[in-house]
Amino acid sequence: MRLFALGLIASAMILVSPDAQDWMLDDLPTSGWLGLYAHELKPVRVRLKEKQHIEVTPPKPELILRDIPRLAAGPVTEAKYEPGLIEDGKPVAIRHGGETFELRLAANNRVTLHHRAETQVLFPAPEFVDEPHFALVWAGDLDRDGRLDLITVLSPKYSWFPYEVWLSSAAVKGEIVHRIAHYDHYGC
Ligand SMILES: [Ca+2]
Repeated sequence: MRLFALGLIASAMILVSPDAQDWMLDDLPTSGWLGLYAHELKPVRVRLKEKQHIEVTPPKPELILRDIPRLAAGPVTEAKYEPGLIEDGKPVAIRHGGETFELRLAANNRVTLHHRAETQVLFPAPEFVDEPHFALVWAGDLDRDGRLDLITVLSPKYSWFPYEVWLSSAAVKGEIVHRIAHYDHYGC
């Protein structure tokens, strides 16, 4: 299916990718963005200040998003969890809406999401890895259906940071969440 644009702030730079095509920063849209703040998705203005530096108003959202279906400005609920790395033998527990979820990493680098008797593979074991890294960026209810949504980075390679948004309201049979947007950030 089509994956939608997602922008993120990292190191004072917003990273944008509609349909996996990078916008040139010169073409960066200034409106239509939603900033994710502590308990709210809020419309933000985005302005290119200088080379690779972007100003967001109001300042300091956790990240900014654009063109993602099912997301609109308004309150959001964050789950109880520790953001950060998902490691083998150290599952990440997420408490949301009185339910417990767990992200697990297997020794073969497969990442799964567990809820009650359900298991969903978020990241299948890759054939090749080079310092893989797996992290939970955000957990909570972004699409306001009362169920858990996730933002993750699940990567087989040290320099690749594929940010992904998973929404419960887009889940199909057999899924807890469905990947609806991604942005590939390359770092080192
Ligand atoms: Ca949800």
